[in-house]
Parts: sequence; C-alpha cells; structure tokens
Amino acid sequence: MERTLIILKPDAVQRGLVGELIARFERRGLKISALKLLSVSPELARRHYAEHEGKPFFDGLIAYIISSPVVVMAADGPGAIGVVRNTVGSTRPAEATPGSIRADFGLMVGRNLVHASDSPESAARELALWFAAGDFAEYVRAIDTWILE
Ligand code: IDP
Ligand code: MG
Repeated sequence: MERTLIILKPDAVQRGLVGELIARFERRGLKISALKLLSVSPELARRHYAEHEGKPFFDGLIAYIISSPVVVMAADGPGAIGVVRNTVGSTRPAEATPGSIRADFGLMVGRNLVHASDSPESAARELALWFAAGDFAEYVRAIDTWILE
C-alpha cells in the first residue's frame, strides 16, 4: 500500500471545489489518512517547492500557494502515487486528458488546482513536511473488500 500527498491549492479552495475534488479521490477508492486546511507560510511553501527554486515561475508559484488557505491530505491505496498523479492530470491543464481534474476544472498552469507527489521519494519528503507522525489515522473501512481484491 502506498501513501501520497495531495494539496488542494488556493484556487480550489476559493472556487468552492474542495468537496468535489476530495470526492474524486474517494470515489477512486483511495483512503484518506490525514486531512487539514491551513494557511501556508512562505517558508513552508519554499521548502515544499525547493526543486523549482531559481526557475522563472518560482516567485509566482510561492505567491500563488500562500495567497489563500490550502487543503492538504494524505491518501492511501495500491499504487496511490501514480493513481493520484493520473487522476490530477498533466501539469498544464490545456494538455491534460479530459476526465482528469486539471482538464476538467482548469485552463492555466499557474492555476492548476492540485499538487500531488510525483515519486515515492517525493511522497516521503512531502508527507513529513506537511504532517507529523501522529496526524495519520490507521483504520479499516468496511467497504475495502469491495475495492481491494
Ligand atoms: P506538477 O505540479 O505537475 O508536479 P511541476 O513541474 O512540479 O508540476 O511544477 C510545480 C507547480 O509549479 C505546477 O503545478 C504549477 O503550479 C507551477 N508551474 C510549473 N510550471 C509553470 C510555468 O511554466 N508557469 C507557471 N507556473 C508553473
Ligand atoms: Mg511536481
């Protein structure tokens, strides 16, 4: 079972899409193991996006992420990291596959609604950045036998 980090970015919160976007991950069968809404500090935003430091869009990206609260969640499931990336869609909404979140709700790369970890290493680093060990709930869902073979 894998665990990945999902962030519903400020545009998702401001547009009232939090419930709809979480529902997509739930319907896929993923299990929420942690969830919170918070205002992001510039320090946390810079650490989260450290790999992009120095790129032309970096300052705009940080301004975007701290502009309004975000919803951060951990999602568990077999292959969760890749499954969530596919559910979210390509970085540029204009190039994303219809049916993915970024295609269905977005137009521009600087307002692409959702962040999702892109590898096991990123997931481990990002989960530790946004959550403390005690924030994760370990539980069984009665419906799991109908989702997991
Ligand atoms: P990802 O979110 O699909 O993993 P990354 O390449 O890691 O995409 O970029 C991180 C975030 O930086 C993107 O989701 C987007 O919000 C922003 N971003 C990436 N490229 C651009 C750009 O060319 N212009 C503006 N923002 C960008
Ligand atoms: Mg990325």
